[in-house]
Amino acid sequence: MSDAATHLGSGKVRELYSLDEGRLLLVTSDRISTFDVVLPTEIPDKGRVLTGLSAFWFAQTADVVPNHLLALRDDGRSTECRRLEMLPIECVVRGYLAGSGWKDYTATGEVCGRRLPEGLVESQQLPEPLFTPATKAQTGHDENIDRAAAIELVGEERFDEVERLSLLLYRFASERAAGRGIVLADTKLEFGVDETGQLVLADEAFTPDSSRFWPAGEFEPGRTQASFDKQFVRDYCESLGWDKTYPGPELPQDVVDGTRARYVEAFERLTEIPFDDYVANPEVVLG
Ligand code: Q0N
Repeated sequence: MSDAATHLGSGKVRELYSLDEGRLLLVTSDRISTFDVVLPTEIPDKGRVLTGLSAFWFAQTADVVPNHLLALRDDGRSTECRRLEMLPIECVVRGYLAGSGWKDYTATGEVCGRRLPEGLVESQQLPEPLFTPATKAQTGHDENIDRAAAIELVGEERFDEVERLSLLLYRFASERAAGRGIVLADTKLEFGVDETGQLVLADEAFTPDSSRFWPAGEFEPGRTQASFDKQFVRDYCESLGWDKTYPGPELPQDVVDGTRARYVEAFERLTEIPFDDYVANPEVVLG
């Protein structure tokens, strides 16, 4: 890292630094969270998998929308990005009914102010993918908002633009994932605006931390789906009877190894690039 970099902030898993007035450094750690708690045990190479996948999707979708990626560093876990003015909404697209979408539907029959058909079951594929924006909570959970509330935050023209782009991006990534045995149930995208007023895709894109990845072979509507990446961790945590408050449990070696293998498998299925090739030269994902 540049010795002049100053730390701007931390997420559960990522760190953001300022490189200069136009550039940021985004570093993805090997930390893993489950039930919203970061665990004390890391998953080796998880940060590289997430960084490589994100860079792969940025490269694949560069003709759909410009993105913030400037450079992928040799460590495979750090990216230099354009510094943008971030929009104050999370751009969520849901192709399936899970998480807060399912919860809101069971309570109201609606998600983000959109009425859905009656009788849908948990994890069911929606008639068409839905753009379901949320506010960015500083602490606690993001809150789903309707079109009018999102327009209050970003304006109608920007709203229409991010809705159209988010749906296009989701369709692109979910079709590719489906062909590789992964259901991309939903995803969260973040956009910013550059100095010319252009919309730019930022943050991470179509990683297992920003999306729900389900193994297609085990998909069965009417129940909660297994997570492609975190299921061993969840099962282990459930087996302990942990109350899901801080601090979380240490993970045993077999859970660490199995989970690392699932992240690497997701990377290799989606990119069709051997993970070792990425480690040797991260730029292989840029096409
Ligand atoms: C930015 N976040 C939220 C890192 C990620 N290109 C950008 N320009 C300006 N600001 C941001 C980006 C990006 N990406 C995005 N915060 C600032 C996500 N953070 C959470 C902490 O870890």
